[in-house]
Amino acid sequence: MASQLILTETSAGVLFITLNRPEVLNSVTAPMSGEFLATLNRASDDDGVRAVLITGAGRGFCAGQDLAEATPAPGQPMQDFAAHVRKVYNPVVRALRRMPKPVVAAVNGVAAGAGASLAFACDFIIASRQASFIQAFARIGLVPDTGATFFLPRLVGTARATAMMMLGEKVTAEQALGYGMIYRLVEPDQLMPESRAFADHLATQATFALGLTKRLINASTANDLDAQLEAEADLQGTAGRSDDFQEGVSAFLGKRVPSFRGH
Ligand code: T3D
Repeated sequence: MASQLILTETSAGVLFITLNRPEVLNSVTAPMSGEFLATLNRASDDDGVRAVLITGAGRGFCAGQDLAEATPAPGQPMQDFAAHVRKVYNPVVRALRRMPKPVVAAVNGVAAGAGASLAFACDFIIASRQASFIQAFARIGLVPDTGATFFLPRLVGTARATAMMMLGEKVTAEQALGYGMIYRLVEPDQLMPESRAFADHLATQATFALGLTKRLINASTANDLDAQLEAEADLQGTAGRSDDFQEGVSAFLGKRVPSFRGH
C-alpha cells in the first residue's frame, strides 16, 4: 500500500525511495521507519529490483529522530531510547547492509543525527553541493547511533570521526568529499539526474556478484586476513557458477557489451 511517509517508484530495475516529511526535514518517526524498513525488505527479496536510490523530499535529506516524537507529553515518563533504537533504527541499518544489491544515497540537503548515519550505511553517497552532514547527537546530549560509530571512523578515520561526533559541527558536502566520506559531489540541479543515471547503470551490472561483494565488504570489518581470504575464495566459487559470469566472459571474448540479468 502506498504511504505518504515513504514514496516509492520502480523503473528499469531501480527502486527510488523518497523520505517524505519535508516540513520537518524528513525527521524520522516510528511509523515512517516501519514503512522504510518494509520497503527495504521487499526490495531485498524482489529480483526485479537491482539497485536502490534513496533521497529526501524538500530541502533536507533526513534530520534524524523526530525530536517531538521523542519528547514525552507532560507528566509522562521519558521513553526507553535503548528499546527505541533497537526497534526503530537498528533493523533499518541491518536491512541496508544486508540488501544484496547496491544502495545509493542521493543526499539533497542536511543529513543530521540518525539521518547522516542512514546515508553512511548506504553503499554510495552522492551529495548535492547544498548537502551537509551533522553528528547532531552531541548537541542534544545523546551518543551517536544507527551505526554512526561503526561507519564514520571507517569512512573518515578516527580523528575526524571523533571531532564530528564530539563537536557536532556541520561538515559541508565539499569537506565530505575531501574526507572521503562521499563518493561524488554534484551541483544541486544535477543531483537527481546524475544519481538516477548512476543507479540505472548499477541496475544493469552483475547484481548477483555485487551482492556478494557487499557481503565481503561487510565481513572484512570483522575478519582477519585469513578469514577474509577464505571468504573471498568461497564467494568467488559462488560467483563463478552464476549466469552473469558466463555472460561477462562471453561478452569479453566476443568483444561486445555484456547483458547481465542479475543472477
Ligand atoms: O529517540 C531515540 O531513540 C533516540 C535516537 C536518536 C537518533 C537521532 O537521530 S538524535 C538526533 C536528532 N536530530 C537532531 O538533533 C537534529 C535536529 N535538527 C537540527 O539541528 C536542525 O533542524 C538542522 C541542523 C538539521 C537544520 O537546521 P535548519 O536551520 O536548516 O532547519 P530548522 O529550521 O532547524 O528545521 C526546519 C524545521 O524542521 C523546523 O520546524 P519549524 O520551526 O519550521 O516548524 C524544525 O523544528 C524541524 N526539525 C528539524 N529537525 C527536526 C525537526 N523536527 C523534529 N525533529 C527533528 N529532528
